[in-house]
Amino acid sequence: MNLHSLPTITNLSDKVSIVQKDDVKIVRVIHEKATAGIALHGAHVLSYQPAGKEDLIWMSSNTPFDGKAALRGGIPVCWPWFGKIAEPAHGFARINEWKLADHRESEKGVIIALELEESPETLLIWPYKFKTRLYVEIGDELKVSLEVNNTDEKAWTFSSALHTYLNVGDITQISTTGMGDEYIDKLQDAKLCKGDDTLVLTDTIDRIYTTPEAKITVTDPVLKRALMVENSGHNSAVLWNPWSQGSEAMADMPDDGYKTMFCVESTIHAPCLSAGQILQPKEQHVLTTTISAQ
Ligand code: TA6
Repeated sequence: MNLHSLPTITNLSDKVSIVQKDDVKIVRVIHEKATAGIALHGAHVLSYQPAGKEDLIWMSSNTPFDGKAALRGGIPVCWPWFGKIAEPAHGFARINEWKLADHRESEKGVIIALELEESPETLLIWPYKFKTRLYVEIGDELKVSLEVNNTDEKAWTFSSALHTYLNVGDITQISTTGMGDEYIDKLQDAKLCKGDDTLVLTDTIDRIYTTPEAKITVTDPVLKRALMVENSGHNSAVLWNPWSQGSEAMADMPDDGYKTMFCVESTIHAPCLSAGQILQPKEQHVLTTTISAQ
């Protein structure tokens, strides 16, 4: 995504500014180490491009930036639930406007912090008080941390995902390792399955891997690199690609969009809202994903 051409609203420093795309404000970071963009709508990372390299993140070229719909591509923040276990799908965090809470810079990179708290609208959908912060660390690698705090007087449960769309050269040529061998197949009625150590794709995939290793590696011979995804605070890793039929069915993705994206997600999955992770009053949980290229 070309962040350079977007009109500037405010310069926060010589490296961080707020720019505008249609109805969405974007925090743009231009640092010697990397360039990045994070939409306030959804606290959605749109791009992370280390200096001199291709973007590590895939973004749909025809997703609307109307400040209402969820953005297709990037790193959607799915919270306080993951999936279609309640409405709206993947929770409300990705369709709410977050506040820019902080920005810090050093020679190592830039840290952006965005914040979302309950509002009359969120309380109607999910009747709990909360404070979430998304920390985006942009440097030699990209680290995204979703910190969730229970500010209510009662316990609540949640599930979640940092739903990263990786940018790949050709989906049929990548190979993936490190996801573990056990998965719940969402395409086979949530059947528990065993898989191989190395995954090569020839068709759509929608799997929740339940025993991922510390590092998942996607080897990409076309872009001549390997992408590494390291997650923490999760209970699973979701791998997803909609393939041609899925892409064609989505209005916010080009028909051939599936060829250059692959979702590798840091996930807390739960089959229903009440089975999610419990957070007591004043407790905090942090879900992270760290993405780098070699
Ligand atoms: O993470 C995989 C998944 O849950 C799939 O089942 C698929 O529907 C995808 O996310 C995209 O969901 P969305 O609501 O963004 O269309």
